[in-house]
This record gives sequence, structure tokens and C-alpha cells, in this order.
Amino acid sequence: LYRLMDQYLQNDVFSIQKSIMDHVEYTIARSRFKFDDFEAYMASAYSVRDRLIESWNDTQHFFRQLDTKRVYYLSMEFLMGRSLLNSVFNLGIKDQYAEALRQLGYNLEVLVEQERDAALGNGGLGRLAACFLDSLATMNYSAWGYGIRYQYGMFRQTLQDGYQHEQPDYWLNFGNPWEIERVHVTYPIRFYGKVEEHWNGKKHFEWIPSEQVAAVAYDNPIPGYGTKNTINLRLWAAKPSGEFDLQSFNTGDYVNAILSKQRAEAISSVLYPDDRTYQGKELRLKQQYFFVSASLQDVIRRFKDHHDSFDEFPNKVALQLNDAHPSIGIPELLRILIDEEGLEYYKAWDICTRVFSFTNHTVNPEALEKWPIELMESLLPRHLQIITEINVNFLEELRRKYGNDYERLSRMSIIEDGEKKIIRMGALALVASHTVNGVAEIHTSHIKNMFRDFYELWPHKFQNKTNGVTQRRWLALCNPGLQDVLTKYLGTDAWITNLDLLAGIRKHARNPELHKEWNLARRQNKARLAAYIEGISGVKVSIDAMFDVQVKRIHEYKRQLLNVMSIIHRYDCIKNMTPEERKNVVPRVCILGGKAAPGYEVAKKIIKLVAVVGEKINNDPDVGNLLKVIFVPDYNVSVAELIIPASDVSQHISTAGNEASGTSNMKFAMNGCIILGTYDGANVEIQQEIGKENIFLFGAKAEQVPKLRAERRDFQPPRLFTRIIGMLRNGVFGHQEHMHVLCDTLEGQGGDFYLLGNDFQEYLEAQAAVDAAFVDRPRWTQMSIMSTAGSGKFSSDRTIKEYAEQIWDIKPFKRPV
Ligand code: DL6
Repeated sequence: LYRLMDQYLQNDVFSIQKSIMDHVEYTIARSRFKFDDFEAYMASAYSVRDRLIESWNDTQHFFRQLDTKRVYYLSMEFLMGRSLLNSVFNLGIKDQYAEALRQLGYNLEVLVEQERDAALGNGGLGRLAACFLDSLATMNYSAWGYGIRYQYGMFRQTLQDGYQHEQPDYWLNFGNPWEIERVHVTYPIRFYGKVEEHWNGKKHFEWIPSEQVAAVAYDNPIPGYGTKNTINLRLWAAKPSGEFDLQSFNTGDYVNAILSKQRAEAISSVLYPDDRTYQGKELRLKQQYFFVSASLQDVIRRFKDHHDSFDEFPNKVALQLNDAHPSIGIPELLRILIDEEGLEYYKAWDICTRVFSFTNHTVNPEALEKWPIELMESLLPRHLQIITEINVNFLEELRRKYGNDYERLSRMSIIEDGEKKIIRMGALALVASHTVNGVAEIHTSHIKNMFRDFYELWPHKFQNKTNGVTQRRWLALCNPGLQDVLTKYLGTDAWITNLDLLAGIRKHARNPELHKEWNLARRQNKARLAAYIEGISGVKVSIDAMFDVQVKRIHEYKRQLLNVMSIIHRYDCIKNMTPEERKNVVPRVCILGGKAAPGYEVAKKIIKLVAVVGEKINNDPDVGNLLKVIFVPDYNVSVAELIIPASDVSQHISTAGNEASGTSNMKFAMNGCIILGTYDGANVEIQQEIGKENIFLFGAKAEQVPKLRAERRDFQPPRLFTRIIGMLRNGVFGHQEHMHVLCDTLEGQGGDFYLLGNDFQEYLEAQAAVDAAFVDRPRWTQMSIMSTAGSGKFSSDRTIKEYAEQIWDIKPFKRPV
């Protein structure tokens, strides 16, 4: 049987063709002689999945036998993007698939485009989780991701008359060939009801819930690169529970009883499309509890397969909280251990504090989730009791240390006192976790400040783990031209698993041959993007122009508005030049993209602004090819894979102190794009790695920001800044009412919170320096090479190794061939 299986899953071209054709006929049920690109994609995906399943099964068996300590990465979001190319690449069968399909009359590159992105995330946080899974698999760690299988992922953005419209993301409509539905892996998830107190020699609490849904597992195999290990991302979908409300049936309310059960599915139906605020939304708390409860039940079941007591639990399990979103898992673990497994509170608490660790991803206190106590009491009454107990014990500990310093106690309390009592999930995560980490050096220093009292109490808990990205997807796969050049000059492709090796390219940074090949690869990428831009907008752009890119979520703090103001300034200058002077202008294509949260009005107005400014500039004959402005709609992982390798300059210009890290800055730098940014997030570390002379950083430093804000009243913005505001207000771009709203955010009492006026002058100077560098081709190419060469630190492999060794205490286990 084994030999049979082995033959079936051979990776030679013929066997691959056979398995694709089998899926055309028996899975897709199409004729072998007539199937279109989408069907060919589906059949190919199923045939790859067969190979993934085999590797997945063997890896899980291997880990089980060794009884490895596992890390479970709990995240509300996994922004995976597409899987086909990534899977065949990581499995080492990309060329065979390309050839097999070619012989069948199909093109792998074309089929890849048939796949819908798995967009189960908003942005940075979710994409980081996806990069981490790739690194965990590649580095042979025993790890699982746990999250939610949203039926609707991140909305699809369309632009209608320059306004953002949100369309539902029906990503599952045509089936998802990458997942494995596990109908037998299901757990009951309960809500509401009451808690009863019993006495049988000791006090015992019984939660009697009044609503129950089932969590059903969907597994998504994650193959490592250069290894036989394949790990798992288990996503939970909510289904009606098997246990119907017999009372309703008995009273004859058959239809309503069924309908109310259908409502269960709503829990996993939609991803909240806002990465900052979801305060007070019951469904959001339900989602959080739903997935952590299912995950913890699953973890405990797996642990109990091998162990009779919980003594070993902390030696076998690490639970990573991706932000405070899954921190309801803390009282849930206690509830299971105490109420279901019969452990004493203190024993359970001890276990809890040894398994959880917590990553913070934001400096914005708004984004730290808080729940009204009434909501918690109604939805999860037993959990509220447990949180209260944790808090009582914690406050007692504080009292012993600080005496009756009530102010400090109230600042640190998990339950915020006031007119309305609020549960601070961030504080809960801090108290229960053995480690809390920030995601870049500067961010970690901010969170030490933000959680000052906790840092004073437990300095040892605070760590930094600078983010990283996987070079498999973000360099090798998305930039095949540069991949070949790098491999040629480094003499090895080992950088695909050891990114530090990129430093070896430094010694060739002045080599004219390399310059030629480097620029050729980059120009091909630009040509690909230019064709895409023409396809979506009808605007023809020259690939000789500088491609200047800002793609990310639209947020005031990320300052897309600052970028647009500098574009208007550039336009203004061009308009006022003589034809002779225009010959010295460095042509630019300014590309912006990103989604605004549906309820975020200012962000949506910024998108409209880009559209109207683009409309005017792109059609102005005085400007021609000197300046183009493009808004790329529906920015997502796949679009990023197209844009990043084709960019000359990319902007990361948040007000210092606001961007926790940023990860696209790392992707751009890795691909040889020059960063124009502020002293914020990981930009600071990128500068340290690639050298000051290869990056353009400008503007106020984070430590100056509070003072600058305090002095706003007396601040006179530069003349050019007010001139542009004047142009907007006076209707140079039309839509005056709209423009007034945006300009009002920059002027007047309390205006310009993000200090655009303060940084404007330096920003323009940095832009001029970028222009000057761009026209000096050898210098620019050298800077580009040096950016790539200095990007070794920003591999998620490095980040994961640090988490593994300094937080999770896990070791790699590579499955033998
Ligand atoms: O750590 C990943 C990513 C950072 O790179 C970004 O700087 C940060 O904004 C982002 N945070 C979020 C939302 N956070 N919350 N909560 O996506 O995390």
C-alpha cells in the first residue's frame, strides 16, 4: 500500500500530470478534453493538496511520537494571500508543475491568477501571522496556527467616481481547494446563561449556558521550504450545534427553532474590517471566545492523549496571544482546568502564567480591547467571575508591594473603575503572560512607557522582537528576476533560508555587470506593473519614470495626506515652470493604494482626494509624463506581490511614534526599493542595517512629538504648506466641500494632530534629495543593491528563532527524509 501511495504522489512531470488529470475528471468532474483555466487551477491545487496532506500527516505523526513541545499561535487574523505558487515553491516542485502544465497546454503563471486571495486579515498583524507560519514550518518548529475561518474576509474595495465602495469578499463561493474540512473535529462553544455554586466538600461553580454552537475545524497545511515538515493552520467555522432547543420544538415553534440555530453561523461569518476600533461589539467578543475556546479544547485534548496530569502542560504547550484579541483565552484556560479538570485555582493559575505570552502591535491605546462588564457578565458569566478573581489576587499582590497607593492600583487594575466598569484585556494579558513583546525596538520602548506601571513591576517580562517577513514569498517568489541575479552573484540560493547571506552582495555593489542585470530585472518588474496600471486605470505610465509608492491601510497617522500634498506641490512647480525648466524635472509615477475602514470618513475622503488630484494631473497636457498619480484599488497580498518588486521609492511616513513597526518597509527594502520614511517603527532599524546613505529619513523624532503637539498653538506652518491648503480650499481640484473637511483636519484649534505641517519642509527636502539620487544611475543602483544587502535581519526566520528561543522555549525537529 505504501509503495502504491508513493507512486501516486511522485513528483516527476508525468505523475503530476496524471494526478492533475485525475482531479479534472473525478474531483472537478469535467471532461479530460475540455477544461478551462479555472478548472485547471482547481485540479492543480487539489493535486498539490494531496502532496501537502501526505507531508502534513507524516509531520504530525513525527511530532506526536517525539511528544514535542508545541507553540500555538492564536490570532484573529491570518492574511495568507494565494497558495498555489507558494506551495509548489516550498515543496520544491515548481518547475515540475510548470512543465507538466505546459505540456498539457496550460501556463502556471496564468493559472496562479485564477486563485482568490485568502484575505482573513486587515493588514500588518494578519500578514505577520502568515509570515510566521511560513518560518515556523521552514525552520522545523512544532507549531500550529489557530484562527477563524471567516466566510467573508476583508472587503473588496472598488472605486466609484473616486469613492471607496465595499463589496463582500465571497472567497469561498467557488470552493477552497487548500483546506481540509474535519467534520469529526468539533467542539461545543457555549454562551450566556448563569453560574451556580455547589458545595461538595469544596466550593464548585457550574456554568449553565443558554446558547451553544459547534466549532468545526478546517485545516490548512503550511509547507516549509527545504524541509519535509508541513505544519497546520486550523481555522474554526461556527455551525449550529447538534443540541437543539427541544423546548421550542415541543412548543411547535419548529421553524424558529431551526432559524435560531442558523444564526450560529453568523459568529464566523465576517472579519471586522477595522484594525483599530471594535469597542463594545458583542459579536466581536463572541468571535474571540469562539475561536480561543475551540483552540484550547483542541490543545488540551491533544495534550491529554499523552499525559495523565497537567504537571507537564507548561513543558509541552506555549500559547502566543497575537495582540490582546485572544486574551479571553486566559480565563477560558482557567475555567477548563478548574471546572472541567478539577484543578485547584492556584495550580491552574500557575500553569496559566507559564504558558501564555503576549505580543502588542500598536501604540494606540484605543486599539487595546476593553469590554463593558455587563457585556462580559451576560455573554460569559463564569469568565467574569474568573477575571474578577484574577484581579482580586493581583490587586492584593500590588497592595503588598505598594501599600495603599490607590492611584497606582486603579491604573493597573484589570477592571477599570468608573461610572461604567470596563475590563481591560491588555492588562489581563499582561498579568497572565510570562512575556510581553513589542514588534520593533522603538515600539518596545514605547510600550514600556505605555505600560509603565507594569514595566516597573515586572521589567523581566518585557522583550523586543523586531518583526520580519518571509523572503520565500516576498523576494524569491514575487521577484523571480532578482532571485536569479542574487543567486548568481552570491553563488548559492541558500539565502532563501538564511537571509543574512544577502550581505555577500555588498562586495559587488559597484560592479557594472551586476548593475546591468539588477536594473534589467527591476525594469521587467516595472513593465509588468505598468501593464497592470494601464489595465485598471487606462493610464499609460513610462517605466523610465520613478515609481514612487505608498501602499498600506489608509490612516491619518500614516499620512497619505502628506504625500498628496507633496504631489500637489510638485504639480504646482511644474505648472509654473518654463518648457526649458521642465526638462530638468525627474518624471514620477506616484502610486497609492490601501483600504479605509468602512466607517472611517476622513480616510475615505483621502482616497477621494487622491482620485481627484490624479484625474486633474493625469489629464493636464502641461504635465505629460512628468507626473502621474494612480490609486490602485483593492490593495491586497497579491497586488503587493506585483507592486513591491516594481517600486523605486516607497514611503513609510507615519508621524514618529505611531507605527509600531511596519513590515512592508522590510519587503520593499529587501527588493531593492529605496525607503523614504520617518524615524518610526522598523525604519529606524532598517537604517541601521543598510546605512544612512542608502535611505531617506526625515522629520520629527518620536521624543519630540509631545512637545511639538504642545506648541501647536504658536506654530506657523511653512508657506508652501498653507499654499497647498489654499489651493484645495479654493477649488483648484474641485469638490470644495470635500476639501474643506480634509483641510479642517490640518488647521485651527486642535488641528494637524499628526504634525504634517511640522514635517512638511523636511519632507520636501527629502523628496528633492530622492530626485537628485535617482538621476545619478550608478549611485541609485548601488543604493538599491545595498538595501537588499542590508535586509538580512528582516527575515521572519530571525524573528521566529528569537521567539522560539527567548519566549516559547521550543526546539526544531526536522522530519527525516
Ligand atoms: O506587528 C505587525 C503590524 C505592525 O507592523 C504595524 O506597525 C502595526 O500597525 C500593526 N498593527 C495592527 C493593528 N493592531 N492592533 N491591534 O495591524 O501590526
